[in-house]
Amino acid sequence: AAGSAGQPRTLTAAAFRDAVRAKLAYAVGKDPSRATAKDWSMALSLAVRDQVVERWFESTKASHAGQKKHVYYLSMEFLIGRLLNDAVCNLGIESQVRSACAELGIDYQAQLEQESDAALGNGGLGRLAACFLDSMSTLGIPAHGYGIRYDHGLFRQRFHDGWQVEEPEDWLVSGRAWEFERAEMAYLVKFGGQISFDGHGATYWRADETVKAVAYDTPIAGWRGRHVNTLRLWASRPVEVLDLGRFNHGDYMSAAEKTIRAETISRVLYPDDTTAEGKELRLKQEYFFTSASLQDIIRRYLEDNDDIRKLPDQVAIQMNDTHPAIAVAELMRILADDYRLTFPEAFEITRQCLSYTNHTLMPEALERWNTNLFRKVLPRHMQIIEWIDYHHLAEVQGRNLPVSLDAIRIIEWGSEIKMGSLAFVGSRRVNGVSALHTELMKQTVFKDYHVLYPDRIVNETNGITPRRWLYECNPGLRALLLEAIGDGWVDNLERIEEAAKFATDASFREKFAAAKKANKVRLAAEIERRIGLRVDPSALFDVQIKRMHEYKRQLLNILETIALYQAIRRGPGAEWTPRVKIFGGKAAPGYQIAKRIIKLANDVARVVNNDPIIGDRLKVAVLPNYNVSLAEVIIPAADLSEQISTAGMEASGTGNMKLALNGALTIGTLDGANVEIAERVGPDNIYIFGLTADDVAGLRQRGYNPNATIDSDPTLKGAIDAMVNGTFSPDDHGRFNEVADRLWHTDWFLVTADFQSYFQTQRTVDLDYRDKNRWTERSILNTTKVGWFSSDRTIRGYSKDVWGVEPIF
Ligand code: 26Y
Repeated sequence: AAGSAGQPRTLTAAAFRDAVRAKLAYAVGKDPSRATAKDWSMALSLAVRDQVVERWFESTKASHAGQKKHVYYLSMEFLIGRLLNDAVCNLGIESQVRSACAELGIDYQAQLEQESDAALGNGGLGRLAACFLDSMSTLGIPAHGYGIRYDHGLFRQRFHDGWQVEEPEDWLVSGRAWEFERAEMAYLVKFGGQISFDGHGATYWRADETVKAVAYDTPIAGWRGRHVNTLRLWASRPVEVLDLGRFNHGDYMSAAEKTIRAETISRVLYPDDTTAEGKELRLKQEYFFTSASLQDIIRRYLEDNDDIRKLPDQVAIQMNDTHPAIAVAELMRILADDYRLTFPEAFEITRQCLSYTNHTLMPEALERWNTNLFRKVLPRHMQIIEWIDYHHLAEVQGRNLPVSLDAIRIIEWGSEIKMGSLAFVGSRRVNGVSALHTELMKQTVFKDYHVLYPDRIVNETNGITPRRWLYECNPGLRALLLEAIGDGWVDNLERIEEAAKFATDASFREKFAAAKKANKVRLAAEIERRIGLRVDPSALFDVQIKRMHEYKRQLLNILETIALYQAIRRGPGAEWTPRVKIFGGKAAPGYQIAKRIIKLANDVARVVNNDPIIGDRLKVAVLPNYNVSLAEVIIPAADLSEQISTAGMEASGTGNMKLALNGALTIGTLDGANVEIAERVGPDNIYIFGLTADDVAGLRQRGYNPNATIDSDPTLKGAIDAMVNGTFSPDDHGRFNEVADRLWHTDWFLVTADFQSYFQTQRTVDLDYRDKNRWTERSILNTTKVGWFSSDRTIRGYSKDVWGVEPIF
């Protein structure tokens, strides 16, 4: 029977077992005796999906009936990962599913690993979008996520001789249980061509290319299945299935040409999150999914409403970075050209619907489009942006404010469109992702805009979903918390603080340490399986997992590793705290220095791990193909979390939150959300080192000279020398010369400036880790004091300050 919201239905293990059998036969088409692991996993997922679908229908009805304002989260990236265990846990049917599996003679854990990891994103921004979907469903915020259904997600990373090699990812090969193709839900998206006016106010856009956007829907269940929202991803298809004329002429290749051109748009995720390259295909991707999404939003709005002018009462659209910022011009175009509103009217409505989240201040990652390219692909939007720029400047000129007009132009030097400026001007709210980042936005990139619109910039510090990042990935800790404080923390994470009082309770501490140890044993096995390295689970597990970036300073961590290695070699008899350095992360394929730093990590690992003098005192594990699924194994097993970016450069970070929630202590700079984590866990439970954002700005302004720093620090100098004298690259002594030269000459990311402070702090960590009881106590305080970093809290913030929406229950 259909239960109402909040009441989990009763599902017996026997009924579920039968459902899986039926799926295997009638949906997968296999006999149990012939079924492969993949077949069983598919059958299992389909049976679970049925449970989600029932609640999905109810949620859709409830959202319509309630006539509440709806959220549309537009994002080029959704880093979802696997969904089976997530759905099972959210629905609260884990015990039934497990016993059904046991009866069927299949291993639940093994089934989970059959599912491919949906890697439709690069890193933090994409994973944030996925956590937000989970939280919007949990809170009962009616919402859609909109993005692109890439055929190929983020590349798979292999190491060949220690170098990163990229291989195409193929998540769709063996079928996807979670999505529904909606062939009837299709919109046309146009590119290029000419604009004409009929003289009576009508505008015509004769495009020279049109493609079809087809919807694929994935239901996203919140905690206890109370509410289920939809992730709608667009795939690009040709408008005509086949050029029959050419085909019949035997011209098979050219008959397929339009299909290939059209399908290319959603073929592959751009793997770069470092430098915004002005590539035509990327612009087409951005417009493709933004246009389809806006058409869909307006279609849905008009199902229940008739006045297009009241769109902002029902619709809040969030732009995840500037990737969908073309929405500003596209919504105006639809309102003006299709619904015949004037530009000023259209602009007002647009500005009330849209908001924009900024995720980076780094100039090279800010999107800019060459106006010639832009005009070629989107001629009408170019006109609209010129109108916005002109009218916006005119409006400002009348106000006599202390800003320079050049600084607020959207189109710079007449040749580049600054998408951040377009997004800002076209938005109701603009937000940063941590307190520090939002402050820096006001002082730097958006300084002049902030003077013009002092109420527009708001902060919404990032968060993570405690369902995936504790309940699901850390069953040991989950069980301990359930036993100690019940399950109130799962959807009200701040209640996890109720367990803080047990930090000094010997029995709780023992169980907490045992859960951590079990997770470390599991990770040790995974390390051995993946790279053949044996590590001791009682060593300190020191983890740096994130995209490879100079500003994230994996190089600082590697230099410290080298220095520690040298120190151990000099005095192997001293009391060393055994440590395993764990690295995971991909480099953008064109980011040469980042790829060389991966090679350095692998070269150092090879030498350290094979040095008999070192033994278990130090091991270095560089794990290939870091992704969401691997994160779920590493994070629960971490003792120490490396958050060591150059202060002022990491907008927020979210791995820092996941690791702290799972009991890792942070070693970090006062950057991004580290600042807020430090405030909550307290100075005794975090290792803060190095320059502050102000120090960094000051030092860079004065001009930093790394020479003196390196020369005055023999530990640092010794590490850099080893990098260039062939210690780690006997086959090619010059391999890391360029890396070292950068440190000696510019060191833009101030690795050398922070080295001493970092190295010393690590030695304090060594000493502290030896006191196991005290360490566990501080680990418990990390877990229990970071409840505020739930993405539920973040979504409440957006709902109130940005969207003006309320939950439906
Ligand atoms: C334009 C293109 C090159 C591009 C593509 C992806 C530029 C940036 C990105 C992704 C950026 C990203 O992931 N930023 C991260 O967002 C997280 C969520 O807010 C932050 O926690 C993290 O500090 C930030 O680096």
